Amino acid sequence: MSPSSILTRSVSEEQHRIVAHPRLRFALRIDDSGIEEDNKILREFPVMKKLLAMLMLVLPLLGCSSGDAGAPADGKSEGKKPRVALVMKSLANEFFSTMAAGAEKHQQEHAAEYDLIINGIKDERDLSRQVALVEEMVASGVDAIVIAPADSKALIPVLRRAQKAGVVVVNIDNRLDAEVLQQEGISIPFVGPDNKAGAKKVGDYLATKLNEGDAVAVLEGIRTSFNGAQRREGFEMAMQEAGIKIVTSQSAEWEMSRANTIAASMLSEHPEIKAILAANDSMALGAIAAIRAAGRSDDVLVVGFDNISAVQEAIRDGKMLASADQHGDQLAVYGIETALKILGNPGTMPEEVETPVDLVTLETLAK
Ligand code: ALL
Repeated sequence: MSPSSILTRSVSEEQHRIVAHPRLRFALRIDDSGIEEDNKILREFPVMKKLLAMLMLVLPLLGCSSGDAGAPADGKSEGKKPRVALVMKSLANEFFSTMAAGAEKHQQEHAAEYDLIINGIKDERDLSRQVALVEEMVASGVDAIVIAPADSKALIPVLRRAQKAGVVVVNIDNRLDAEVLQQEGISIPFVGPDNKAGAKKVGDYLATKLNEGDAVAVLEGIRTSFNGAQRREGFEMAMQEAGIKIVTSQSAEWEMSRANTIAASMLSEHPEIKAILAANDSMALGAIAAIRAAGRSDDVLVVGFDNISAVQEAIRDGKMLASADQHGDQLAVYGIETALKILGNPGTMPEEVETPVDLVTLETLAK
């Protein structure tokens, strides 16, 4: 079934224009320059084909809603199955295509309980598009929004408006800023891992392969993302405890091609670097390509965060040392379950849910 036929089945003509069009535009923009650059880097990894295949599998999910969604554009699906919208970040990042696939599977197994609409943005920094997606979901009358915010502060006003419109909002993956939530006078439950602890585990493992006094570099995520900041802190804590020096720490905004460029200049400015700690796997892959281009593959270690399939391959091939598995396929599922709980018991505010995060190394992959 084509994406448009799924959408036609699930939303009214009016909503079809509002909701479907941007997603189809995303599908057409799949070979945009940033993504094309990433693909060039990924060609170095045999698993690249699998990644692209997954992306293509996810495209038909964009905006999909299974079952007889047909809710009125101007109201909630009263007496009907609730409609839950998952709003993610960049679908060019395998982490989110895995998340989408996990959510879709859960919906299929619970098709009698709820309908699901899956959304993503084109690249990591497309904040305004994510804000617009939330607005579109509210306008289409969804009952709940489960969101991985691209920014911990910028999304709060639109989410407050969603709550005011009666939509249940659950925050997954990247925590919204507690202070701004308080200023706005709202509370939104958070479902996600302890990113600092996850990064600390990865950093501690790296430290076992280095010597006291060694120099390393950090590639940070988007600095206004709470989880990015937490991962940087976790890395810093591990390095400090081991007496290892972070000689440079820069943001590559979660992106592979940006990380590739920044890692290349880090290596030429700081040839003493013995390892690069990347706050996500996309950036780790960008760093690996830069290290290879600099002819340093034998003496610079790389660690990341996410446990995407291209990285598992890189760890097995000895191109990368470690990552952290935050179980992306289950993350949205936990958020959806929380949203369904709130919808089933209106007025309740569940405790936040801490989801697992595990160290991934050659040894754990062999198990
Ligand atoms: C974070 C996720 C992932 C991901 C990154 C990129 O919120 O936890 O680590 O790679 O977003 O958007």
